[in-house]
Amino acid sequence: GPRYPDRLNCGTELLDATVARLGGGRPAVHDGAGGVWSYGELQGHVDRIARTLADDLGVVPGNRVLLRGPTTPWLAACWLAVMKAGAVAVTVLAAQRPQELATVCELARVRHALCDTRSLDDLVKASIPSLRITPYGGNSPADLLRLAAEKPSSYVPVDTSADDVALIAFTSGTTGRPKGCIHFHRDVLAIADTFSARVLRPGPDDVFAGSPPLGFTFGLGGLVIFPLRVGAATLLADWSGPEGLLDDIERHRVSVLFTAPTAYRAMLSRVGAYDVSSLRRCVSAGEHLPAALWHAWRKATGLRVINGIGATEMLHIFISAADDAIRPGTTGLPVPGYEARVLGPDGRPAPDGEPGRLAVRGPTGCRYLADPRQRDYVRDGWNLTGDTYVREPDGYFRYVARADDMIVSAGYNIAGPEVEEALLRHPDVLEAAVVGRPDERRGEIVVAHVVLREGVPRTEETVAALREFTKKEIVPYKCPREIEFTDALPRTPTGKLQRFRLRNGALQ
Ligand code: 3SK
Repeated sequence: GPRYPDRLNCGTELLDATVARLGGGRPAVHDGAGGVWSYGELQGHVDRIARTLADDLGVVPGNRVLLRGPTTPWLAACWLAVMKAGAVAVTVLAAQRPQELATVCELARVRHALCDTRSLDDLVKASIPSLRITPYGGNSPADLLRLAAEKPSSYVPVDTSADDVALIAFTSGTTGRPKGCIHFHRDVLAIADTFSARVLRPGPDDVFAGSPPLGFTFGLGGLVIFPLRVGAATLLADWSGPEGLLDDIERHRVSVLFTAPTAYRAMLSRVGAYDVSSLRRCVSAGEHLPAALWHAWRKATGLRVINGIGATEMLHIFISAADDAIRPGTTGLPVPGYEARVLGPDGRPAPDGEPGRLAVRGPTGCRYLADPRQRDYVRDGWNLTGDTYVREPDGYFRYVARADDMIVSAGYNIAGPEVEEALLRHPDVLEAAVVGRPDERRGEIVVAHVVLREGVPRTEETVAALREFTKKEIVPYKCPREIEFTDALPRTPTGKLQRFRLRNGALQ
């Protein structure tokens, strides 16, 4: 992995070092409404906020500071200011509700919150003891940005060490209680110097955009850390649906796009109506990217999606491939600096071609914040993921299922995502989630929850047609015994499918 000096502040490296290298005049952040800050302007805002944190709010190095708000340049400026002030950013999604916020603040011992005025309600409702909430973006005299505007624009950043904690990121939790994942200053740079530098390879003329929020490390990396590391520009505006994203790409001449398979699928039918000729790199992560979708996007745009698997525990993407190295339907190869393995039931590496639990190690890695589950997820320096993978003989890693999404029916092991992919190849299917339902005779039966394209009738004929279709696509024992139609699938705020909610029958 990359090597860093002992004293290191990632905020300084991302901002001041980039300005020192390329000057302050280049565009840094667009707000989506015509506003743009140069690198010099961003630096000025960050330094004034950092000084306000120290002088007016009493933030000292090591304090945990909650950051909450829609994706805006100001949220990124606050995050960078927290880094430069040597404090610890605890990022949450604007969508998180009072109870979740209270849990996060209790687990991470958060003392300060910087909160967009539009996201204040739920944070105030959470009534978290001894939390000092400072709003930003409003008109009150105590507004962070009003206080900051009075400060001088220079600031001496806190001289943090490379392994001081910079960030506590909470897993969005497809199941269970959220876990806080600790990341150091060097980790923030390591994701830029591995996945971004080695696979994505952006340059200062790139313009980044995408859908993931900054409270999800996929978005923080893709929309803040990677562009700033190379002096590129980034669009920081809230996700406004597939059409909004296509519009952004056209208007801002976006060249590097970060989003998830669901958004690629949703954009497919509309992409022809937009000028997306500026796009150079399309990254997909957060969920498995089916081969059919990869091909459909290539057909529609001429672009080869860079698939990847990342995790909050690892901070960002650790298996991926770009350009000619891409093998559609696989996730790719370990990102340079990372190693990956597939483990069998005995915890030892499984032979190539056999499914097992994916394990990874590299410059970033999982340290949970005071959580006994550390023992279950980290062994001998290897991070055990919740995903079942196969390593192909050529070294490529192919996704099979989330470990807990394997269905066992009449003694057969069935991976839900494989059945979903078969369903998704049918033109009437927009989204699909396949789970096991307990069954006396078979142990479990395969049940598909399907979102149909607009206008397709929810009839027995459609069920029969989909069943017939899947039987031609995959071996019959894997085909859904039951198909249920729904308006939407349950997802986490970061867009991951929550199959457990379908298994529990919550939506039935
Ligand atoms: O959790 C994920 O899926 C993820 C993907 C890419 C980068 C970072 C993360 C957390």
